[in-house]
Amino acid sequence: LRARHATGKDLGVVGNIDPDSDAGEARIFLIDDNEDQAARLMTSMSDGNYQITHEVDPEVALGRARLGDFDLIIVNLSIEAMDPLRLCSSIRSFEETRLTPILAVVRMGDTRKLVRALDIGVNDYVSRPVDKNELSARISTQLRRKRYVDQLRSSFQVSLEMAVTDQLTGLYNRRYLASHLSAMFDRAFWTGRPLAVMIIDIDHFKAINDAHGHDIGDRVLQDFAERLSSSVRGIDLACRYGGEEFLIAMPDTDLAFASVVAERIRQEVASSVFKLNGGRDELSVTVSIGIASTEESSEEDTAQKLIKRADEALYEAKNGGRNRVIK
Ligand code: GH3
Ligand code: MG
Ligand code: MG
Ligand code: MG
Repeated sequence: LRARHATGKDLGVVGNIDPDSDAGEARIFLIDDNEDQAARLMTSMSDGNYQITHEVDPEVALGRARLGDFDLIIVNLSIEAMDPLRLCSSIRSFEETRLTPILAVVRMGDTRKLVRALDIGVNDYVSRPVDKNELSARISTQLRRKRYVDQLRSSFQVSLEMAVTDQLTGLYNRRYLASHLSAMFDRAFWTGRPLAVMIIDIDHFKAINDAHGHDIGDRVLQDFAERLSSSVRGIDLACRYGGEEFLIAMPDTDLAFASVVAERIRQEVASSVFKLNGGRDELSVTVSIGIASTEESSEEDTAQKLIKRADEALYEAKNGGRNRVIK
């Protein structure tokens, strides 16, 4: 459970929803088993900035629609190889095409079929014979709506990510930890498998800031966070717990294994150097680590108490001379 590293590019999306922005060539998928009608329809669309894919076989089309990442699907409601209403409802029900707009082409006067199609979730329609300008207007409306939904979703995704992510390091923040650790703790209790927690604190970090400046301090934190990210497993939760303190929660991990992981992290940090001034200077960093696990817990224990025990072990590591692991 590691947060993706937040990038400046992602953050730019927030508050910047503009469905009229030039989205380039729109990808349109036409499902029509009538070659003549399909050809006429494609001629009507030839002026637009579209990349059109045509599929004759509705079964094949369903598969392609899910893979194709289309902006709009046009369905001829007069197809014969499959019930067109079933085709539309399948498109609606697939996760990949759930939000892809569907524009139906319906024979003039075929009101019953049209009403059912709209009921199923078809977004709009044009009647055959198709008026070129009307078709173009209806396509534009659906594409604009699709762009809006896409932008809304991605900006929501970024906001969600920002709310649980530490800006400097890209690791999860303390708020995220709070909301997940008790669930991890409960799971450990019910499965009877241990949960280990380690708290890592950079030694004499204030002195690093004082000697080299706050910006170098920030880079040390980023560097260390990256190292942590790559040394924990996918199921571990690594977070920035405080200024220069990090916490890793490790499911299915006993105290002995957590000690091995902690010792590896400690040694890696201690044996590598942080390059400064284009490599001319070197900065050595060490960390102290405290570990606790649910093996030692009694039933009434809580996630909070587990953290407290790891914190006490960390305190011991600091008192014992730093650059060490205490469990
Ligand atoms: P100890 O070995 O006992 O842990 O000593 P320490 O100096 O690391 O501990 P202390 O808690 O006294 O100082 C932590 C410092 O971390 C103080 C604070 O200015 C710095 N710090 C906290 N957050 C940040 C940050 O985001 N960037 C930088 N550059 N420094 C930070
Ligand atoms: Mg500290
Ligand atoms: Mg301290
Ligand atoms: Mg410290």
